[in-house]
Amino acid sequence: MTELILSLDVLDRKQAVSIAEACAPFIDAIKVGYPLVLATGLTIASDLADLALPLIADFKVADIPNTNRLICEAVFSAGFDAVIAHGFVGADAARTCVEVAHKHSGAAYIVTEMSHPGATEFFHGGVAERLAELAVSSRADGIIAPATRPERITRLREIVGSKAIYSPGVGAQGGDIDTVARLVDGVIVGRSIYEAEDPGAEAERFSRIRR
Ligand code: NUP
Repeated sequence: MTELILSLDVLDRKQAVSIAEACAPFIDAIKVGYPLVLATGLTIASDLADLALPLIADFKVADIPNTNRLICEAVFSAGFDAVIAHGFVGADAARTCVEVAHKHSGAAYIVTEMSHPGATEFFHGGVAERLAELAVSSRADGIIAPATRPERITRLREIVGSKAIYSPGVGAQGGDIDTVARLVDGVIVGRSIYEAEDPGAEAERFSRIRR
């Protein structure tokens, strides 16, 4: 089964909770990033906790090991179940995120290649492959790979094997859900769901990938 992960990038607490509630029967996890946390604070995790869905903090953590540790401790103490971190800061810094996640019985995912057009500027030419290797060696739980470039997901899968691959970039960024769903463990969808007139109905439509 391919998971459907809702990327909840709205800026209002009430709206976030109501969209999450409407989508909850059709999704496997909720990803929250800077837009919603900067607008509401980390307490948004408690507001979403009743839905009993895994909460992923998409903070793309990218600092020195000690600061990464402080950030990840705050994330897991707030009630998140997973964190997304960058790997380009190096193995020691990425490993810190993994260690804190595992200490809290949570998960850490490493970004290998981003989904937007400009990502090819730095991630291509072997960097994404090295980041995938780093995800394996640092015992991360999985990677983030671009739904906008399925051929890159296939390449990165060769490196990470059975580790989870979660993929943003379908819908609003142009990625095709059916193509990507066959290649990954979870598809991350934001605007196509939360900007829809009926987010619950749209989540249900996307949730066919779970079958
Ligand atoms: O490479 C990435 N691309 C990407 O879009 C890594 C990400 N974490 N994201 C995030 O996924 C992005 O910040 C947003 O929260 C979500 C995609 O949202 P949407 O394009 O479906 O609206």
